[in-house]
Amino acid sequence: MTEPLVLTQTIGEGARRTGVITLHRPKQLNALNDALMDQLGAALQGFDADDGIGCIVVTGSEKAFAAGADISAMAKKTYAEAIAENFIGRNWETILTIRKPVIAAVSGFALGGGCELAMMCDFIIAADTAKFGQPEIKIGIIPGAGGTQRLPRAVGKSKAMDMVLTARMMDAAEAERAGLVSRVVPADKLMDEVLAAADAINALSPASVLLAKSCVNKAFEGGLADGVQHERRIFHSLFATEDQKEGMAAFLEKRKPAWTGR
Ligand code: DAK
Repeated sequence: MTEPLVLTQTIGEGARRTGVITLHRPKQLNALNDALMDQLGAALQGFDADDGIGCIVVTGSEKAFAAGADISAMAKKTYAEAIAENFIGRNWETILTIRKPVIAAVSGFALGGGCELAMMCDFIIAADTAKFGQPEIKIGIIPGAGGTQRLPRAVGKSKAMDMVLTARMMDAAEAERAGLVSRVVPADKLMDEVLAAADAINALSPASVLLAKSCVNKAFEGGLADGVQHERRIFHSLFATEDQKEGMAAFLEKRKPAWTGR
C-alpha cells in the first residue's frame, strides 16, 4: 500500500471534537501535488460531514507547513495542459467549500502554494519558527492559487507587492504585525494553543459558528456594501434559532448556556 500523503486524527472529549489533518510528504517539505490535494480535499470533506467534529486544523511538520506547489510536477507542464487539467482549480480550492472553521497551524516554511493554502484557512496560528513567502517569481511564474489576491487583503498592498515581487520571506513576528497570522506562539506550544482555540470554538453554538465564518469570509470576497447587507440577513436569521434564545437567557440569568444546535 502506498503511504498516505495526509494523516488524520480526531482530538478532544466533548460532543464536538477537532479533526486534525497533517500534510505528510516530509522528504519534499510537504510540497503540494495533485495526489496530496485530492487526499486533503477528501479529509476536509469527511470532517465537514461528521456531526461529531466542530473545528478542523490543517498542519504540516516542524520544518515545513508546505514549501509550495511541487516544482518537479509542474516543471514541464504546458499552457494547454494547465488549461485542460484545470490545474489548481480542479482540486486545490476544496478548502474554500468547507463550512466548519479551519485553522492553519503553521510551523517552518509556508511558501508559494503553502502560503496560499494557509491563507485559504479561516485563520493562521504560527509557531515562532514560521516563514511565509510567495517566491514564485524566482521560478518564472506568479502565485496561482490566490496569493496575489489574498495576500494584499491580509497585509496591505505595499507589503504584498514587496513579497510577491522580491520573493523575500516574512518571519512569524512580521506576519503577526502585518495581520497575516492571528497569534505567534513558541514552536513547542503550537498544537496546544491551536487545539485550545479549536476547543473554544467546539463549545459554541454550531449554527452561529458556521454563519459567523461565512460572514467574515464575505468581507474578503466582495464589496463592503454587499458584505454588510449579507451580515444583516444572517444576523436577523439567527433570531429564529433556539440557541439565540438560550444564549441570551443564560447571560441574563448569569449561567452557562446549554447549546442544542437548534
Ligand atoms: N517542490 C518540489 N520539491 C521541493 C519543493 C517544492 N516546492 N520545496 C522543497 N522541495 C524538496 C527539495 O527539492 C529537496 O528535495 P531533495 O533534493 O532532498 O530530493 C527537499 O524538498 C528538501 O529541500 P531543500 O534541500 O531545498 O531544503 P532547504 O532547507 O535547504 O531549503 C526551502 C528549504 C523551502 C527554502 C527550499 O527547499 C526552497 O526554496 N523550496 C522551493 C520554494 C518555492 O519556490 N516554493 C514555491 C513553489 S511554486 C499555478 C498555481 C499555483 C502555483 C503555480 C502555478 N498555476 C495556476 C499555473 C504555485 C506555485 C508554487 O507554489
